[in-house]
Amino acid sequence: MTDQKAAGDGTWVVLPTYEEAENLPGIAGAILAALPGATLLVVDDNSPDGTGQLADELAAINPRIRVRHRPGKAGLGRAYLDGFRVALDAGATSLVQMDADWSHDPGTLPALIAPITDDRADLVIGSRYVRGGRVLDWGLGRRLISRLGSIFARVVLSLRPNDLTGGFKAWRATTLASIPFDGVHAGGYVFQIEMTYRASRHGARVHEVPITFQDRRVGHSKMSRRIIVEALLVVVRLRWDELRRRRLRRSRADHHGGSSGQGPGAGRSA
Ligand SMILES: Nc1nc2c(ncn2[C@@H]2O[C@H](COP(=O)(O)OP(=O)(O)OP(=O)(O)O)[C@@H](O)[C@H]2O)c(=O)[nH]1
Ligand SMILES: [Mg+2]
Repeated sequence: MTDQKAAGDGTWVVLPTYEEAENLPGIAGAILAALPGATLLVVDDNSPDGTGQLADELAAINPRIRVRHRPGKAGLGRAYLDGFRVALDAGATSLVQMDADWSHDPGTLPALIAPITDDRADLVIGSRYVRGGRVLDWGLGRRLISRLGSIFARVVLSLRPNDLTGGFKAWRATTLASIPFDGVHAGGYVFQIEMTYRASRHGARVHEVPITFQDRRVGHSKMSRRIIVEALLVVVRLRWDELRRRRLRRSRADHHGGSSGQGPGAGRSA
């Protein structure tokens, strides 16, 4: 019995918070209950409502809770990269990223990490846009932005997953560690898209698990029009840069191989 592993053993759940004092105690308890072996890392950007201090109080009575304090609000993506680094350095074998506002149901955590544990996937996306996935409470406008954003990114970057803008994901630690964090455009939506893009291009096996997404319970949204426009521009930029790199590589290869094998059609591929 002693070598029986608790669900979530080796898993670090990274939870960025900005003004989530009302949500934090409840969501922290629910996460730890859903994954009895996991560690919870709260990454707080010096929330004015005292979320960081509350996290410290929770950590003082529960050794499974850790807190990363950052000096000020620098955006979700930066908070995640910082938290990922801390968890990787601490020896996490898998990592979960999720919101603190109850949009991501802690009850789904075991299903989210199962494909990683069973070695069927390297990145699992909690997906609203596969069979069985749902969005509750959102108005038409927010639904459209999210859905169209995912479709846009999917087409422009030719990616397979249907939900590219969601932020409820599980990572194999080695997969996450293989992605250089430098140069990630760490905004809101675009951070989610870019990390999945980078993982896919690194050959990661990406799975989608259906989730029911709910609007935040309490507190206010940090979503803005600027974040959406940034996402669209960065998606185009990512593809543009990729195509340019590819063209450069091809012209270099043509240049080096110029004197050999230049028969009709040589060097061409579809
Ligand atoms: N540390 C940190 N956390 C952030 C920051 N911005 C957002 N968060 C947290 O990231 C998670 C998602 O942010 P939300 O504001 O819920 O963004 P959203 O889910 O796109 O929008 P709403 O649910 O409509 O508010 C929540 O847990 C936030 O508290 C930030 O700059 N720093
Ligand atoms: Mg939210």
